[in-house]
Amino acid sequence: MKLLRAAVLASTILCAAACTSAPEQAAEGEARSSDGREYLSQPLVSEIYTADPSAHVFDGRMYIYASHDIDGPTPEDDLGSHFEMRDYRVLSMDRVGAPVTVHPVALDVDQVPWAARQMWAPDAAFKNGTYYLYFPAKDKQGVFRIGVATSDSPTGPFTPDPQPIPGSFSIDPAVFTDDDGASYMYFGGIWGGQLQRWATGNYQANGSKTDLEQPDQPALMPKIARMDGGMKTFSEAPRDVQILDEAGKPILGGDTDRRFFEAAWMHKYNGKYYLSYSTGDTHYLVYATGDSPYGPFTYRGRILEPVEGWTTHHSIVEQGGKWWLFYADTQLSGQTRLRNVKVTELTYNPDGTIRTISPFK
Ligand code: FUB
Repeated sequence: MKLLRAAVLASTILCAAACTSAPEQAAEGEARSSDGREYLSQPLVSEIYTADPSAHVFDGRMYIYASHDIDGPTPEDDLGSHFEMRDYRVLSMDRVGAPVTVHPVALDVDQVPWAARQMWAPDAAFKNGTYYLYFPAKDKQGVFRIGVATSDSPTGPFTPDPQPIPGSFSIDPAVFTDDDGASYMYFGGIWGGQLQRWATGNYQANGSKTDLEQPDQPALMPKIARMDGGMKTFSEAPRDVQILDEAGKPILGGDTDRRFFEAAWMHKYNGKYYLSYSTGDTHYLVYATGDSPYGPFTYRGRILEPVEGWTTHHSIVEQGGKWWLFYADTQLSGQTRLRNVKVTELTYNPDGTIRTISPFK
């Protein structure tokens, strides 16, 4: 494994500009997980470590906006201090299975006047001839905010706005554009994502460290705000996205197999809105469906069983008449903080429910 890490580092240096690799050639990690299970999919790239993949099809090509993991010195903790990412690099491919290009740095933390550290899970959108990169980072006070940067190319380089999006907070932006052209940002994450510190509406630096710690109360919900036409500001104050159980009651904080933790994603299938997210410390990707982008959403089940590694974060996108689940695990490194993006096909049952995927064969 040490040799593999040295090889990855060497190829990262060689690939300072742009590299292309076929996914089948990227399978340099252990063939099986530490407990002997065979992986369902292989890493999309091995030149760099990547996670939190937000995939989009722009002009017929698949682009993946991912976190760029690095090996920093900070010990692991419950607040994710060990995720010390500093920049973003876009991946792209013609279609799933085709060679993958690792593009040069699209945005670096040093270019963002308000950001200090921890460039976490990003997303992107395209509107009116401009590509928008949305990204969370801690500001100089250690508070997560969400920034926006623009480019005339889907791979950047992106130019950041000097301030974060007004009214934004917490992490994991996901921007969804509906059939009528209206765009919405979903965001939020508990524990290290700080959503619990905003429970009163203002940031409480000394508030609960991880979540509300009220297992019998409704869980914290992801936030939604409609974007204005310029795609750089919210046109309304962020509001809660309700996630309900089969009886129509809010999912409770103690229901850790089903409650929202982080990594919200929205897609539309056969006219229904599918809100998917990570349950964090129970390591599932799950989903809920509704009839409006605002919800409410009713919990439906699991999309992905736990991957190898602590985090699980995904996106769902259609290309070539098939639906794809992008996710990540730690196959290449065996370390929580050094993840690698993967993809597999996602399928629906005739009633619109999603078939649960195991990340192992
Ligand atoms: O990659 C850093 C953080 O870990 C992301 O923002 C979360 O979704 C989790 O994957």
